[in-house]
Amino acid sequence: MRAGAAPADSAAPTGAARPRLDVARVRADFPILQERVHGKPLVYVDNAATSQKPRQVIEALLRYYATENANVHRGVYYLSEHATALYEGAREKARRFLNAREAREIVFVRSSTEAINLVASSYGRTHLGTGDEVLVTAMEHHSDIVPWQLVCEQRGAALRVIPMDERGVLCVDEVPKLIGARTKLVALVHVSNSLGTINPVAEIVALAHARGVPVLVDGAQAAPHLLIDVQALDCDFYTVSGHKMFGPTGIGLLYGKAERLDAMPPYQGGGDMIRSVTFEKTTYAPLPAKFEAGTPHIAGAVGLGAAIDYLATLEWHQVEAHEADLLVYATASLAGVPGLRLIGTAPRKASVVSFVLDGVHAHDVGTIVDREGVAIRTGHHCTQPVMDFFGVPATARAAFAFYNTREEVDALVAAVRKVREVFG
Ligand code: C6P
Repeated sequence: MRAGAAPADSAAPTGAARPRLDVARVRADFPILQERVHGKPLVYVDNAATSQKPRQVIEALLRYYATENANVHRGVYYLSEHATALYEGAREKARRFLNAREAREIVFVRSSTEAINLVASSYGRTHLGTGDEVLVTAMEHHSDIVPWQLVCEQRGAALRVIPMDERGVLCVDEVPKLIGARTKLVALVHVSNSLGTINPVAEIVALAHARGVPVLVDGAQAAPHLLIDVQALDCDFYTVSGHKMFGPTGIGLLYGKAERLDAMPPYQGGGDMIRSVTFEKTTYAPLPAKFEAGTPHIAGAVGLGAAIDYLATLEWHQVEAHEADLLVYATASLAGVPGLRLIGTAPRKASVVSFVLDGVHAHDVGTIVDREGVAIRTGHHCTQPVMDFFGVPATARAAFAFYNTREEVDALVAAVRKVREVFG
């Protein structure tokens, strides 16, 4: 089971082979997987862009709007108190999901992008000065580059970059040399969206903390694949996008250590984030309300809570084994297509396979495989520096979730072979 449940290994039978993930059963929970596109069964392998939603999440949203909807933290009547309990209940589920120490360390935001902007704006504005540095990695998503550049420009600070090698593995040896007296924060991605690399976050956090530097981890692509324990990672901030982990769009999480968040100024001003307001002076509410100005995405939080509950019903060692099998199978099958080059070959990867086909633009690959019912993402994946590093304008990317199958990998590979035939 996932977070909040018994550790995965404790439920494992001893001696006998462990049962595999019942993929047919989990697929039945995702109505959209029954759809057909262009007359073909949908093969949805664009899960890094957004995942599909199980019936349990869809029903929670429907139930919320049909029978439970009211504003939170504002009413003394039944519905408002009920909606507040659901919203705060979702925060507690998120706390358990990330293994945060306290619920007030969980801030509901729109997505990973907003979580990083919150920290860049609030922490960055107060801690960065002329000549200071923010250390990022060569494989960051634009949402973990641009917010830092914006605040660096305002404060006269600069970005520095941890390099990676040609497999897409970070050069961790370089980290101690790159963290200096002017380094104010390290921001790194847990799982790369365009390469699939799983980064050694705990190791980098330890290196940064040894020099007194806090660490933000972009967990947008990690939350759907890995068990996350922010206390074990010891990171200062961790970000999650709900829509990539089988929850609704428009809701995400910022985890921050209480002492860090407490010391930061609000990101946005408005209702619900204040203690008292006069025209002369405003004082702010305690955590987490200080960072949740205005009416929040209540239904989104409820839906995300339902997604967390859903994940907790899965045996996580089975999910991991299934995704590892899909990764190995897809990597080997795609490598057999003439003129195909894999981009991102790190030894520790999530189930993401990026590739380019000789003489074919990635968008053409995407368009042709779509005619076969296969949904992949093509482009720079909001990681232009990664594309520059590998000398390609774009890649095609298949990102598998636990509901994907080897048969779907076969359909993807057959479709890519068709592209090869069209382009010769
Ligand atoms: N990557 C992809 O197809 P939002 O849009 O805020 O939910 O997530 C932003 C984000 C941040 N970090 C990483 C590592 C990401 O992969 C993403 C989103 C999508 O790869 C859309 S570009």
